[in-house]
Amino acid sequence: MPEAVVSTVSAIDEIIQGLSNHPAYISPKFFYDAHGSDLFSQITSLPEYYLTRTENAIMNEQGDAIKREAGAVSTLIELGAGNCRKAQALCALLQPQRFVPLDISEEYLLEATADFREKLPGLAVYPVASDLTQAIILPTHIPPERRLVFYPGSSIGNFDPPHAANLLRRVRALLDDDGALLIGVDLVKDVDVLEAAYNDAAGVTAAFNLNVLQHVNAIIGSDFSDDDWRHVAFFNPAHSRIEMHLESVGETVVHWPEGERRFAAGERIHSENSYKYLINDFINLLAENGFGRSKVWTDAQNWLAIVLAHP
Ligand code: AVI
Repeated sequence: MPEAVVSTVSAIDEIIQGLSNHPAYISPKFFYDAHGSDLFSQITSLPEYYLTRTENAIMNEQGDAIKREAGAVSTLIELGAGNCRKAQALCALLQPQRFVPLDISEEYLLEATADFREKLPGLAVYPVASDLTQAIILPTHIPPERRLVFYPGSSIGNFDPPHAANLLRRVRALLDDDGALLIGVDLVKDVDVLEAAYNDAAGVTAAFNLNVLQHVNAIIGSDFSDDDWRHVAFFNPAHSRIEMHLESVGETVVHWPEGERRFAAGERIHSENSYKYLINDFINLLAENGFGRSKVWTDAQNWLAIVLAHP
């Protein structure tokens, strides 16, 4: 397995830069320590979080059509693989020779791939710890032909449009002309449905958001206390995105070895954007970034789309 792409030194600089900014921000990639990945896995089964079950239903219903459209696949590459559960079904359907799951949380990924190997023993699995905001580096022995990049869960929505465009171009560069991208994208819908998905009654999304502070403490040696912060999530129609923030309950000062940041009561740290697309805008984004022919499947409510895009 190659070295983890995530460099701790740049993570420290990146976090301190975000905390020192006005307004402060933390990149959502720091949600995914082992506990954060586990909390995200819990989110995917919440009744309010329609994304995963809607995507799974489309995948199940359209399996034959996806197989026909994708053709023969030699390597399935999953971006942001997490618990690798979605790829299990896809590998069973498409029968690739190898599976290359990429995820930022190395510990979580290694556990998930051990489970994966038990369930699909005939498949070669090459996990890669990888931060998708950086260069995507695959093991050199992975053949370039007939690759299918699988990017489910609308994780593309966690990139703002220029960074989403950049990621699509980098995905395109991983593919020969016979490759393809299979991507899930969450669509614009009723605000109440959107906001409920990020403010679940059980408080798992709040715990997921707050957990980033503990991960930041572990990386930069800061002294964030969960009790000083509360979870905030709302739809911002001007940007067509759910925004998640951590809001300071009272005035608080956060320290780290070579600095500190004072937060007023009610001041926020922006921790995530989750863009919701109109399907035509998303197809245009694909077309502008190296993908020509696309096939789209959606659910009956048009809540989420799965797109198979060819170079
Ligand atoms: C991973 N990503 C697509 C999730 C989303 O919906 O934007 C992360 C998440 N944040 C809060 N709940 C789930």
